Amino acid sequence: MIDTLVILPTYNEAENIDKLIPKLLEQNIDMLFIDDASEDGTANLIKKWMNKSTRINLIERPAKLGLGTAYVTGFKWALKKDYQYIFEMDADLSHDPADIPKFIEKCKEDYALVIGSRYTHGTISVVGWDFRRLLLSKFANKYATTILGLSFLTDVTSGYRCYSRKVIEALNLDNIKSNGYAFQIEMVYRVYKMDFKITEIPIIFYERNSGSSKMNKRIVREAALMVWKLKFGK
Ligand SMILES: Nc1nc2c(ncn2[C@@H]2O[C@H](COP(=O)(O)OP(=O)(O)OP(=O)(O)O)[C@@H](O)[C@H]2O)c(=O)[nH]1
Ligand SMILES: [Mg+2]
Repeated sequence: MIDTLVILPTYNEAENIDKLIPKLLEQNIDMLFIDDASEDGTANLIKKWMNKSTRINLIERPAKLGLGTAYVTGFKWALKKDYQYIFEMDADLSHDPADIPKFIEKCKEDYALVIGSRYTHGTISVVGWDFRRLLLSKFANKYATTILGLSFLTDVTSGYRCYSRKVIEALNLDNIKSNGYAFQIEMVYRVYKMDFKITEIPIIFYERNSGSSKMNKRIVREAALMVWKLKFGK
């Protein structure tokens, strides 16, 4: 599918790259990695794969600049080309590339944003989380959706999603304020405010087996505050 780009921010994901890229290549999509000066050689591994396939692209940034700005960089790159379906995906194998066609199918039904949800129909499809992590995720979703009027959605912090080109074009990318989890919430809210159609499809989320999490208290705090800033338009 020459019209599909998967954007993957990476920070120290060397242990996952060699498993992830073959799965993505099977899907016949293009990929764009945004690597933030990983110290573990992530970028070099990606470059090795680039010698084998022209579908792989890499932008290297000089320091760890955060998930939000990584995606904004990726979206701008995508808009310079002809991509119609633009994905966000984690590079730690938490998101199964085999789900990609299901997102595209929904986008073709005229949804501008399709979110891969771990919590559709009252179920929980997460493999490998302890109770505390699950509670945090469920609470974060309830908190954000209630305050922002997004209660028709179950997983606004999910990082596996597909945007149609028209919605990325319509967003003012330079105005996006947040970086961690808050970025995912802000993106959904902005799309919703522009009256685009949003839907969810069920996914199974697999907690990372390799590499380490970049989630921290600061990211959670940013999200908690950002929800109010978004609500009051600050
Ligand atoms: N380029 C870039 N990538 C990042 C940054 N922070 C996180 N990432 C990547 O973003 C994706 C999601 O980050 P994770 O650490 O898996 O965060 P998470 O999924 O919320 O946490 P876990 O459940 O513990 O995996 C991964 O592919 C990371 O390598 C960053 O500052 N810059
Ligand atoms: Mg992860």
